Amino acid sequence: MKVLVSDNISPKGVELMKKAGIHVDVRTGMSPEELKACIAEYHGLVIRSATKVTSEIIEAAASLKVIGRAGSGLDNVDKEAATKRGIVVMNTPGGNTITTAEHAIALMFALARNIPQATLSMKEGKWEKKKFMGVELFNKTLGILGLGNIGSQVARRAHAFEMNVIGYDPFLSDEKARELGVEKVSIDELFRRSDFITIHTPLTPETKNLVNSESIQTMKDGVYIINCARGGIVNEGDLYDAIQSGKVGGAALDVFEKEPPEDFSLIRLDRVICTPHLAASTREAQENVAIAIAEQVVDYLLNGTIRNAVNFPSIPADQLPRLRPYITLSEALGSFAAQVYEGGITEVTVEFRGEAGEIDTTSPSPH
Ligand code: 9EZ
Repeated sequence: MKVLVSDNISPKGVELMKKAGIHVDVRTGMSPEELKACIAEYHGLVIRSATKVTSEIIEAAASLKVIGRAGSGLDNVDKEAATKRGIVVMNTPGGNTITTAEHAIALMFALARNIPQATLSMKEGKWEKKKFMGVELFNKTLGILGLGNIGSQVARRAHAFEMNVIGYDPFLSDEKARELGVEKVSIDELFRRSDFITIHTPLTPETKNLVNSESIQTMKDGVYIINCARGGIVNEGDLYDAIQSGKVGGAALDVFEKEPPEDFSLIRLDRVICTPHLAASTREAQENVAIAIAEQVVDYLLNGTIRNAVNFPSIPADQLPRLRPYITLSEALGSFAAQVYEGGITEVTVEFRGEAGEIDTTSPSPH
């Protein structure tokens, strides 16, 4: 088995794959043409965010079985093209959790105490005490939008500062909310009550522009907004207007609609602090995600076990032997049907009978 590592990942991940007996080539900084020319010989491709895995690359990838992203974002992979070719696309959603939660907390403190602005002022040789009056976090209400892995860790940390933590997530159970000590509220109530709002949702059609002029109007005057989730969840033009009017007291942004941004007018506002998508950039997280993706890719190429795939359900190792013959048969039937029906297949109905009907055929939910 041969794996190509085409972006910079921690050497620990490369070592792990080599120890498992996989031939690993590390070739970073390739042009799309170079990648296209060499991809055919590889069974696995390990990337971060730099390599663009377009449909053109996937067409050339004759032997490719798996694309592994060391990290979570998969904007640089044509998942549909990969799925069509039966290539499993995996990421490592767990490896960045603590690091990203810590960044959100760091941004919240920096926002409350004007740390970046005061640093800049002193570096310009000034001593401006009045200008940088801050606020305490103690007894403030923190609204967490999205209580998956990262949002949950933010909640745990916010309790240490004795904040009043409220949260909204469509997948949040009463039990999980109780376990986290988070008051479960509607999204309207979260907007209405929060002094600070931090976002930890994926970017989906439902969350795109979730924070816009309309929702901002329902928030507290002077609310602080933190986004280190995905660009586009906060509408940048609307946030600009709301900061200019004083409705929003300040914003901390790690992610942007376009990265790097073309328009820096929001970023240049005094009440905006920002980092260039650094939430996952710690030594620990980069090592975590490199090791995690190496383990997952090895496990798939050598044992057929699928974990953290975005285009295939995760099958527990203990169920795999029983399920494997059905997967192989389904692949063969799918390939056969796709070749026979020249008009193309638009819909497939699957029924489970006999032994297959006794296997757990449900896909896990996001949480
Ligand atoms: C949406 C969400 C959270 C959310 C969380 C997850 C798919 N999805 N959507 C709106 N996992 C808060 C507000």
